[in-house]
Amino acid sequence: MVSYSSYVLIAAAALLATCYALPKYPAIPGLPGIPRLSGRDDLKGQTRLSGFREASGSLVGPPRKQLTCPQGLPNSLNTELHKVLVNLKHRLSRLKGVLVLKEKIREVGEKILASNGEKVDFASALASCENARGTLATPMNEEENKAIMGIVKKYNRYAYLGIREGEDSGQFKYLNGTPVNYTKWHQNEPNGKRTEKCVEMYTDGNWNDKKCNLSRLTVCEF
Ligand code: MMA
Ligand code: CA
Repeated sequence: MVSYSSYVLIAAAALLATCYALPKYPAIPGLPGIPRLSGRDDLKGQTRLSGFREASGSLVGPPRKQLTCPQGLPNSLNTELHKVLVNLKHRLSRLKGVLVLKEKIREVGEKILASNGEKVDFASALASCENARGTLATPMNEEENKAIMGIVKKYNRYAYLGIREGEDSGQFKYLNGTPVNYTKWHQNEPNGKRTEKCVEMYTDGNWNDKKCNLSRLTVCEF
C-alpha cells in the first residue's frame, strides 16, 4: 500500500521527465520537478489530470502561447498518464482483493486494518504499527469498532486501542492528544481512576481501561 503513491509519482515523473527536460519549463516551486496532486480525490474518476494544471497557478510571468508544461500537458502525455493511472488502479484493486481474500486486511471506509498477530505491550504494539507507517487501530465510530472487533475475534485476543488517558485531565484521548468523541466502554468502565491508562478491546467489541504493560494483540490502521 505504501508504495502505491510512490509508484504513481515515479510513473508520473518518468513521463514528465520529457516535459521538464525541454528548455524554459520551470519546475513547480517546492517540489523536485513534479507537480503536486492535491489529494486522493485527484485520482477519483477523472479523465483529465486537472490537478497538474491547478498546480501551475502560482507560476508568474506572461501567459505562454505554446502548449507547455505545466500550463497544460500535451494531449499525448495526458492520455498516457491517464492510462498509467487506470492501470495502477486496476492492479491495486486486484491486489486488495487478494489481501481481503487471505484475510490480511480489512477495509472500513478509507481505513485499512491489519494485525501481525503479535501480542505485546502498548508501546511495542504502537511501535510496530508506526514502523509500518500506520498507527494503532483507533475506532472513531461503530462501523470501525466492529471492523476492529472482527480482528480481535479472529485471533481471540484482546487488543490495545490507539487511546490513552491524559496525564493531567484523566480524560481519554486519541494519540494526537484530542479527547475521544466516540466510546464503547463496557458497563462500569472506565474504572481505573488513573491507574489504567491504556484501553483494551474485548472480543465483544466493548472497551476496558487497562494497564499498558500487558500482552495484547497488535492491530494497526493505515
Ligand atoms: C480487572 C481489570 C480492570 C477491569 C475489571 C472489570 C479486576 O480488574 O481488567 O481493568 O475494569 O477487571 O471487572
Ligand atoms: Ca478497567
